[in-house]
Amino acid sequence: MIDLYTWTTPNGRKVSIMLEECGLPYRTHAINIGKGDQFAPEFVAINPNSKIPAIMDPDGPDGKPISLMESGAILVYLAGKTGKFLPQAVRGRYDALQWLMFQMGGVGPMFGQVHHFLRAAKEPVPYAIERYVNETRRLYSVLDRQLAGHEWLAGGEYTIADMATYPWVARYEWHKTDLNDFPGVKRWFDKLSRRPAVQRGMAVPKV
Ligand SMILES: N[C@@H](CCC(=O)N[C@@H](CS)C(=O)NCC(=O)O)C(=O)O
Repeated sequence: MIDLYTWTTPNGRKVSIMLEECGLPYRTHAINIGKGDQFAPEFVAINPNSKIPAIMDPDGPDGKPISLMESGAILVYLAGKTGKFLPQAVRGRYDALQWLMFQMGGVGPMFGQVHHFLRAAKEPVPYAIERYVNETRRLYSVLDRQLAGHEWLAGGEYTIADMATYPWVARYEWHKTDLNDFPGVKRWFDKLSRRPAVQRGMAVPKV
């Protein structure tokens, strides 16, 4: 059984959604990042970067245990392990990977900065708020253009790129975005929200 180390945040929920979609059995360990659990030596041994999510799979590629950090790498690993949600065809595979990297390098870090400056910063920093709100809006426009013409981010197939992006868009109220301004994103978001595996993954961890 895979051990999942996670918390109630978008990066963690990408992985619980994938585990639920694949029907892989897993055990959840809640790492309370508000209380500093991510710095405990037992967790640092699994993720030297002290961030959730991380997994430990006792049945790794060579039959030996493997631990992994970085949500994007974990999603690619689980797709490789199960043969699901990352197209086999080379063109489709790279298409999905480019949208996964777009999430990892753009959507996650930029939306995260908006959350920080709107909700956590000790004092208002108008320059930072404007910078990251504008970039978030620009990223939504890119997603919207793609989703206006395609059912899923990587075209015709539901992939790990959609699973990675969904939990960040689910925080649209935190980054003060009206999804009605982005009808392609809204249609995609509503459809994903109805998937039972997505609903179960979004409820992890139970705290
Ligand atoms: N690039 C990493 C980012 C992970 C990350 O930032 N995790 C946050 C929660 S969403 C965290 O653990 N923060 C705790 C901290 O920074 O101390 C990934 O995608 O796995």
